[in-house]
Amino acid sequence: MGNPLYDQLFGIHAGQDTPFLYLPDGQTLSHADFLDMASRIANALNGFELQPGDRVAVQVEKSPEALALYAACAQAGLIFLPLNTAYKSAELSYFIENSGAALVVCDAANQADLAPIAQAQNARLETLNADGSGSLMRRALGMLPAFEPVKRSEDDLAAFLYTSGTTGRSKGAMLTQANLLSNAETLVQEWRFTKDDVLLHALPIFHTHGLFVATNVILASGGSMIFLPKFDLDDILRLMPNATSMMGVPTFYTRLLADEQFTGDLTRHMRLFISGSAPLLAETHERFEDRTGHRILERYGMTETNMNTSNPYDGERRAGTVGFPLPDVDLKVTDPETGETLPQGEIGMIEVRGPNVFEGYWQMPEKTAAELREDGFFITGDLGRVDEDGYVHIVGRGKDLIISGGFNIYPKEIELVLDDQPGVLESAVIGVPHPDFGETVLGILVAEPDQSPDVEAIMSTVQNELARFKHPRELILLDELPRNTMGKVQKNALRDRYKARFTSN
Ligand code: MLC
Ligand code: AMP
Repeated sequence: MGNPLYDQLFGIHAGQDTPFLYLPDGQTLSHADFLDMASRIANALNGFELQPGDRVAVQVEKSPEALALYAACAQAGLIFLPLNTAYKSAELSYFIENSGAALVVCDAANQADLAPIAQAQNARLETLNADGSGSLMRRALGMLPAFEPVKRSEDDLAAFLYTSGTTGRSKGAMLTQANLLSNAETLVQEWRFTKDDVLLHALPIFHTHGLFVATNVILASGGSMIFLPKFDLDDILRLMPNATSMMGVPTFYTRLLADEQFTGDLTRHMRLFISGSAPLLAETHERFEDRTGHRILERYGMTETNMNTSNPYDGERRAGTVGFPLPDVDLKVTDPETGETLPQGEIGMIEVRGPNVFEGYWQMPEKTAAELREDGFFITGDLGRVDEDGYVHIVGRGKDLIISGGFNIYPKEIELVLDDQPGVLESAVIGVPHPDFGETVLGILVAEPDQSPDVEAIMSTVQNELARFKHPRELILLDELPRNTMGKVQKNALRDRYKARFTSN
């Protein structure tokens, strides 16, 4: 028994001098350089007396070293737990405590805030900054660039990714080595990635899309990435002629189309544009084809399952659909009440099963049982249908979720903060259309009798407690919330009422 994740994604590149990362400063890191860096970090981790299966919580800016830390965790048999750089202390505290992290790695700028949180958990705290400096790399640089991978099996856990829930409490999705490897292998084949590919990588590396889809596909194919710290339109326009492919959320595509400098000429060298994490409007798909001649390939996935469906590489990439179930993925549409499979073409709950589907939520057996059936089908919370040609359409969400620029936001989490504010009787948080982010957050407040809540003060409390992308763009005071006869808040009515809030003048 070796260590399949390490052996199949990272170790295969030992001694390979071909480029892996092209960096914005003009430097290139080969696959071999990257492995050396990862091995040095693995040796440093080894010195921290961690046990295989321990969680390593990581909130750091995107950098080659941050990516090498992911490889090092695989090598050392540790569970990699990346965290959104926008999270505030209150949010981080929950993830670190809930996961029982043994090591926390953060930017030096956040060290003072995180120190008490790590200490309360008896976790070690190390720093890693955007430029690669910090205590972790200081230690790693003194280490040997070779490390014998810790033995692991495909069933061992490789990563935790936290995903919010409708109750407002985030859940740690446990992903095994097999989950990650099977998906990477499938996607390389489905999307025809080879060692000659150069992927324009502008996504964050703390979520499924940028880490397990983009990075793992490039590792598995032996290709390379133009590794950008974030999505910057000028960088993308400048570097696209050097790339063969790009993966992005729909906001990447709408921002490109909004700029006249983005021309078909810039895309001549490209072979593939992929979109996912949020719905791509059919209109964006069509405008992109008109401008460039390329048809964007849309796919559908989630934290718990990696990728489930994809439009075909060869064959029609149908706008407004997420394509076909991937090989090895069973997909069915069921009645949300009974769980019975619905006749083909009807709208219902999308359920998926396959080697990509996660193990369950960390220490939450009831939540796992509620969403992951005993026969292996995962209830996605997405509503959809399969058309007569087999294409899957996502038509809505059975879960109360907002997706803003590809980031998921669960209204409940914001409502819990709003409900707590002085003078507030209750609140409702909804997603409304937004030209840049697809959807954005709107908060509705109802005052307690004879009270007039200080909306500005409430906004600033929210800003202190929650990550920027979760902040309501606006808070609106209403006399009451619309309710149905059962007393349930009718969010659809609110969404309808405010649907043009950010899309028309
Ligand atoms: C940044 N901001 C956001 C935001 N991103 N607000 C709402 N939604 C977002 N997604 C804030 C910034 O802090 C800033 O605040 C303001 O909005 C505008 O900043 P910006 O500089 O324009 O933001 P930018 O860096 O350009 O970010 C936009 C983005 C980025 C779309 C490029 O959010 C992004 O890279 N999204 C990708 C998310 C992703 O990887 N999702 C995959 C999840 S995995 P201020 O204060 O200045 O106004 C998954 C499974 C699957 O879902 O299927 O893939
Ligand atoms: P996350 O929790 O970040 O993994 O987000 C997963 C959710 O994003 C899914 O359950 C869908 O609701 C949504 N999603 C991902 N890809 C697509 C897509 N191509 N079209 C529509 N929704 C998508």
